[in-house]
Amino acid sequence: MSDWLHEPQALAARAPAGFTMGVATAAFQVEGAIREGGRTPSTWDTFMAQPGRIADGSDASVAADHYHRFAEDVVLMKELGVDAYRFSLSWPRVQPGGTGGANKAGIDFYDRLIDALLAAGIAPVATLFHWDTPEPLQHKGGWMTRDTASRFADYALLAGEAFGDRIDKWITLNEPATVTLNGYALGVHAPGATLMFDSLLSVHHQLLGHGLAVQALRSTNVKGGIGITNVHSPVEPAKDNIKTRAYAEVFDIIHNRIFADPVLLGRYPKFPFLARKLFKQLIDVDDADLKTIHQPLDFYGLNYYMPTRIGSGPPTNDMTPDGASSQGISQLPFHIAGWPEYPTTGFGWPIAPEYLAVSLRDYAHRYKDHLPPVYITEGGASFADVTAPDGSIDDEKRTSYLADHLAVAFEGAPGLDLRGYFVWSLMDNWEWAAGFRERFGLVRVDFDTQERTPKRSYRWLQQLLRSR
Ligand code: IFM
Repeated sequence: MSDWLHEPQALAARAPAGFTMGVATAAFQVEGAIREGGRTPSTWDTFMAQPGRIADGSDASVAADHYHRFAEDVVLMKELGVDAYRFSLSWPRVQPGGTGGANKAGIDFYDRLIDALLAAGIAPVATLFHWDTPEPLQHKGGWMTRDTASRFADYALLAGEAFGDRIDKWITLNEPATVTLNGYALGVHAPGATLMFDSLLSVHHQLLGHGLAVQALRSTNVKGGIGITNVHSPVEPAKDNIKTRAYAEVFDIIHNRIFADPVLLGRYPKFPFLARKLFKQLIDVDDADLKTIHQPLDFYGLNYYMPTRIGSGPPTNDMTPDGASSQGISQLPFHIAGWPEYPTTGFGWPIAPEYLAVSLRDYAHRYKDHLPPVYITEGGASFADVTAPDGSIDDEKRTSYLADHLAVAFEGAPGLDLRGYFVWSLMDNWEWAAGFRERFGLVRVDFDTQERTPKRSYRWLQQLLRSR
């Protein structure tokens, strides 16, 4: 267990001055009300309705009912003492169908949320795209179609016009790597495509959408800063031999570099000669596209959950790290190896705070002066929480996880201007293909009654935040 478990005050003393502490959620995972206020279906509405897609057979039609209970949730945040709330705007709520004008009821909902946050002294941080592509755009190919990038920019413009006077920070995309790998390559997330390496075109279109959205937001003179969020997993070979090192390099490119390099350096990484064919869709791309993608940013968002160890040879089963089954996985010539030396979360992810430090060093080393200030826009862990007879939830493992990761974040890394950490997540929510099985919240949500109960991790963080 963490050394800081009983000493949140001592850890607070290590927080750099002005370090932002926040909590994060995403629209589809918490809002519910999927058929209210003029919202239209997204790819996830379709995906979750297909038999066998969601581990526990649940759906997100109610989720944590944040749409109706946001005021109560803002009170929880205020009592917790966070500086900022990172939430996502639902694209099909703001712009039903993904084309045309803004939906008044959708705008009204986010107006109320943003105003409640500001009244509580909490800075609103809005993600434009946290995976809920409007379904009509998916019918035209979704992110495999170039036009989606332009549609995304139109939506960004609407959002900038509606909320630009009050949003403190804008995040264009959340984890485009997860969208491409889980959604378009392996088929375990919406839209369920199994294109393997052909899915890489969706990388380029998401990044192009990012660049166009930055331009659109700037054209509306939004007052807040603009950035993007990528999920970074430091990669290492399971064995120190040429073949395994080469596979680890390919995985690092697929998971990390093809998303960060174009945004920060204006180019895709150099692909290893023998693997060039796999990356054909990202070779010889138009310079004008790269210029659009390479927009000056006010900050860069990094999600860190775990490192990845790559072994040579095909996987022994077809499971992704999230425990979903994908036939494509077993065709790969490499596999994701275990970390027997580390304890694991409910998802089976290694708990390795040292690798958060590695991620920060990777970024400082790779991107140097090209890197704007960085925020860790997500970090957290799922565990099977137990409610005691008195109703309390002693989530010691989650508390420990947060303590150890925050200690690393407060330490920072040379050459990197780290400005904040957002805990994933404020409250238990609908964890995509895992349904309600994996709980990440500081606050427990009883999904039958929607009752909220702060866990030990919430109380611990509250003590830390109060003693800053
Ligand atoms: O719940 C997700 C979130 O939507 C994106 N980042 C990872 C989290 C945990 O899996």
